[in-house]
Formats: sequence, structure tokens, C-alpha cells
Amino acid sequence: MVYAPIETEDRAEIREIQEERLRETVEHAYETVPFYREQLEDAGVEPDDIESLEDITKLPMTTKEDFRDEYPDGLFAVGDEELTRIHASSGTTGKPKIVSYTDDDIGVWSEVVARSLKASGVNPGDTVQNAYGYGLFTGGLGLHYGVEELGATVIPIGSGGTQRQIEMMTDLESDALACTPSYALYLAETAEEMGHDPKELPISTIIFGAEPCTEPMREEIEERLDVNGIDIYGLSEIIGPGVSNECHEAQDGLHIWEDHFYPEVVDPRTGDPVEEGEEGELILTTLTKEAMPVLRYRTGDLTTLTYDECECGRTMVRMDNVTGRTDDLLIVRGVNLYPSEIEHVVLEIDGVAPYYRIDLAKEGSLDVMELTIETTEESDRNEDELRNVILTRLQNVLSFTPDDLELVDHGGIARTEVGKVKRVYDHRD
Ligand code: DLL
Repeated sequence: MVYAPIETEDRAEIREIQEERLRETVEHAYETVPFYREQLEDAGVEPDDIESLEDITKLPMTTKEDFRDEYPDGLFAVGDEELTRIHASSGTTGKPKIVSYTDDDIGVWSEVVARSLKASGVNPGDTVQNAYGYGLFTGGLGLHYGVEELGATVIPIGSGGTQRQIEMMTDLESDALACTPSYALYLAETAEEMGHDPKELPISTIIFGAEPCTEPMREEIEERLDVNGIDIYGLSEIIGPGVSNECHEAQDGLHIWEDHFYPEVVDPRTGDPVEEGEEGELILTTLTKEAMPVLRYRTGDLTTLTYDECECGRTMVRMDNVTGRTDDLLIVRGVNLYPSEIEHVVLEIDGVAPYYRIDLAKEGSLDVMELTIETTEESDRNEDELRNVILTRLQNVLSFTPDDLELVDHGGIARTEVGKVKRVYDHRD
């Protein structure tokens, strides 16, 4: 069961829709956003040169830096009178990225989130507790409107206040919870501390996103809370949550709602397209955004695309779960490492909890890395044995071992009650 018939449409038909919308989007961006007009002129491209989807590679890419340079409204394509809403990205350094929406954009956003919820196994009549932050962050309001569009009931509780979350969920018998994966685990722990068995909580689905979730972490969420853990992906620059979503039928990749967002995957070093199924950086082009069309946005997120048929019947392309970013890359004494790679290796070891932190520092001119890992309560392994297993596994799989490995007891790594968890602390600058 899908929310919109287009989700199972013939691929040729989807392609036709994309082509038409791409041409309109390029025209719209060129005519209304001086930044894009200049970009296209510099590249020697006219809107008329974009006829088919293949022509998209003629367009220059848009970067995070462009958003920063055009702060606050240089990328807006409509005047104030047509704007309905502004959001801003949670921002890494410097200025936040400001994003805007018309009424129709909010309509599209609500629809893609409704599709996402339906794909997650949420149905009209269900109650969804929305624990994403409300405010400038797109998570809260994005999910909120989608739940309403679907015809389900939203509890707009927002992030934090974990004891209250648990009480509400129990008293109102919430069917689904929307939150980050790290918060899902934090909630399970808090429930235990309050004397609840997390498995007995009424929720049967958690729609998690906004940060990476590795397979072991998903398994832990599903097991501890006895739920289906479904991945939702999105980013403010493109719309917010609801760019793509896993289907509960297969839980095997996230369907991109590609009648609204056109995906490409490229080699992050060269910008050249990679083969289907090969990992690279996800590039997204909005196909229907009015207030802020975005051409070929470099998301920095690493993934693969597959056009194979999905058992759920949806024909829309699937992307793999995002567990790494191009700018996550840690270079430690010349060795390239992604935190997610370390996480993959470490979390597969018995006795290790899904909490860790990486501290990078300089000793003289040398990079040093300290890895702190939390052990599980039930672990009956002695510390030396566990330490040896971790170091050997890291060496075998990644050819790398940290300079210092610290094991801390259950609860030893600070949890974030609000927002995104920070795993890497780089003190080298
Ligand atoms: O995090 C939007 C969102 C809200 C998505 C709620 C899902 C649920 P930003 O704050 O702009 O928007 O951050 C976007 O977060 O480029 C990814 O690196 C990361 N991200 C988002 N969803 C996922 C996910 C929201 N499911 C950036 N898995 C993106 C991994 C994700 N990373």
C-alpha cells in the first residue's frame, strides 16, 4: 500500500515527468536567481541546452559554500509576498543555511513526508509522537505536516523531556515515534531507569533520521524497544526530512521521491558519475521547489543508488543508508578513516555498547587519536580481553589502531537529549 500512485509508476513515465520538471526548474532558477544565472553563464549553458536528464551534467554544482556566500536570501527565487516559511539548517560552522518555502512547497513537503510515513508502516488513524526539534530545524515541522497530511494524529512534543515523552507515549498509546537514532536509544535507557520494560512501550515503529545509523545500531534499537526501525533521510537545502525513506516491507534502501528530487551519485574527487551500485557522493536537484530551486547540490553524503525492483512494489530508485560523508573523512597520520567505519567494526563486538567518541589531538606534529568506547552492562568479558579484541579487529579490518583506547562503564559517555550526537572531537586546529 502506497500513499501516492506515482510511487509505483512505470519508470518511463517517471522519467518523462522528471525531464519536464528539470527543464522548468532550470528555467525558473535562471530567470529568478541571479546566482544561478551567473553560474550558468559562466559555464556557457543556456536553459534551452537542458533537454534530457542526461544534460543535467552540463549544469554546475551548488555547494554548501554557495549557501553561505548567498546568506541570507541570495538563493531565493520569489519575493517576500510569496513566501510562507523560512527554516535554517542546524549549521556546522559559520552562518546557518537559510531555506525558504512557498505554500506549494509546503504542500509538496507534506506529501513526501506522508509518503515516507506510509512507507514506514504508519497509517491514517495512527498516533505519531514527534520528538524532532520544532523551530528552525526542519525535523519538527516537516514531520508534523506530513503526519497531518497522511490523516494520522501528531503529538507535537518536540525534542527532550524524556520522562514526559515516555509518560505521554504510554498514556496516549502512541503507535510510532519520530526521533534521531541516538535519541531512540537514550529513550530506551531512560524508560529502563523509570522501571519500564522498553519492549512494553506501545510504539511499534520508530522513524529515525537526521544522523547516520549503522546496522548494529538499528538492530539495537529494534531489539531493545521491540519496534521496526525505519530510516528517513533529508536535508534542509533540498526540503528537509522526506527526500527518501525506507519501506517497512523490505527495509532495504530508501526510496527517493524522485518526481520531486532528482538524484545523481558522483565520485567526490572528480565529480564524474559512478556506475549504478557504486558508492559516491549524492547530488540532488529539486524538481518542483518554487521558493528555492536548487541545482545539483553536493550533499556531502555518501551512498549508492539501485534501480532494481523492490519487493514492496515501489518503482522509485533506492539509495543506501547514509553512514558516511565526504567531509567526515578523518586523516590521522596519513590514514584515511571514516568514523562510521570504526563504528561498524567496534559495534559488532560483544560487550560493546553503541556509544563511542573519537578525540583527535596533536602531539608535536603527530596526530594522535583516542577512542573511548562504552561497554554494555551485561558484558562479562574482562577488560583486557575486550581491549585486545577491539584492537585486533580494528587492525585487521582497517589496518589502524588508536593511540589510546579507553573503555568506560555503561553510561560513561554523555548522551545528548536534544539534537544530534557528536562523535568526533578534533582538537588539532
Ligand atoms: O537533518 C533533516 C531531517 C530531519 C532528516 C529529520 C531526517 C529526519 P539538516 O539538519 O539539514 O536536515 O541535516 C542534513 O543530516 O546531509 C545528512 O548528512 C544527515 N542526515 C539526515 N538524515 C539522515 C539519515 C535534517 N537518515 C544532513 N541518515 C544530511 C544519515 C542523515 N544521515
